[in-house]
Amino acid sequence: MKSGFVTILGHPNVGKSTILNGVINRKISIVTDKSQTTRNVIRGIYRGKDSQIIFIDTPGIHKPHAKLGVEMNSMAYSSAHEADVNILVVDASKSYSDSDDFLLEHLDIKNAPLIIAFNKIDLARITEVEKLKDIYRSKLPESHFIDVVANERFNLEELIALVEKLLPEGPEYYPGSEITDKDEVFQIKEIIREKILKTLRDEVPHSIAIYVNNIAWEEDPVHIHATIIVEKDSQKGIVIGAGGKRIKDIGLKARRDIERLLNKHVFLELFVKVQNDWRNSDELLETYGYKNKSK
Ligand SMILES: Nc1nc2c(ncn2[C@@H]2O[C@H](COP(=O)(O)OP(=O)(O)OP(=O)(O)O)[C@@H](O)[C@H]2O)c(=O)[nH]1
Ligand SMILES: [Mg+2]
Repeated sequence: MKSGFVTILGHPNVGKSTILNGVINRKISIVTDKSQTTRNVIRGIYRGKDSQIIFIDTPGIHKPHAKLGVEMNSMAYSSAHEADVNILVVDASKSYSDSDDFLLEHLDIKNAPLIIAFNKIDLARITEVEKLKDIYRSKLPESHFIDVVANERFNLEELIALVEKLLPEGPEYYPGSEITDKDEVFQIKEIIREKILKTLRDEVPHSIAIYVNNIAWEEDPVHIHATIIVEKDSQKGIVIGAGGKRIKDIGLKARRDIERLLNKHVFLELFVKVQNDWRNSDELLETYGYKNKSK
C-alpha cells in the first residue's frame, strides 16, 4: 500500500487546519479566523482503498514575538523535515511578500516531494493567482500545484489523489480505526480555546492557555474542572466579562461541543488565572504542552 506522513505547512490563517479537517472529513483541528490558532502538531489519519495517509497539521509559520512562537515554528520545521510529502498551503487571495521569503528560507522542504495548495481560490482574482504561481514556479520548479477551496472541500479529493501518487509504498502505520493521535483531554482544551478565540479580539486570544485540573469520568454528568490562563490582570476581567456573562457564554458553547465529543453529559467548571508572561516561560510552555518534542 501507499503510506506515509504528509505535513501541512504555511503561514497562519491560510487554511491548513481546514484542509486537515476536510481530507479526514471530521473536525480534528480547531479553526478560527484568528492567526495562530493551531499551536501543536496534530495528526489526522486517512484510510484509502490501498493507502494510509497521516496528514499532519502544524502551527502557522510567523516571525515570533515570544518563546511560544519559537516553539510553534520549530514544531512546523521539524514536521516538514520528517515528512514523506509536504503540502505548502498558500492563501491565493494574497500577493507574495517578505514573509513568504521568511517561510521559504526557514523551511527544509527540499528532500520530499512538495505540493503547493493554493487555497481560498474563491476569494482570489485569477490574474493575481497566475502571478503568484509564476513566483512559486520560479522558486520551487519541482513542486506540484493544486487549487483548493478548503472550507467547501473543493478539490480535496484531487489533493488526496495527488498525495497518494507521490507517496512511497509503505506499512500501515495505524492499524486501528483512530482518526487522530490526540486524546480527549487535548481535544477538550482545544474546544475551550476555540470558543475563547471566537469570542475575544486583539491580543487576548494569543495570551490564553487552557489547563485541565481534573476530569471526573465516573460522574454523570462528567465533571470537568479547567482553568483559563491569561497573562495580565486586565485580561482576566475581559475573559470573565460584566457579571460573568462572557465566561458563562464560553462555557456553554464549549460544553455543547465537549458533550458531542464524549457522547456524555458534561458539567464544565471554568476558572481564570493570571500567569504573567507564561508565553516566555520554558517551564510553563512545557506544562501547557507547547514544547517541540521532536527537536
Ligand atoms: N473563503 C475561504 N475561507 C477559508 C478557506 N479555507 C479556510 N478558510 C477560513 O480561513 C480561516 C483560517 O482557517 P484555518 O484552517 O484556521 O487556518 P490555519 O492555516 O490552520 O491557521 P493557523 O492555525 O492560525 O495557522 C477560517 O476562518 C476558515 O474558515 C477557503 O478556501 N476559502
Ligand atoms: Mg490551524
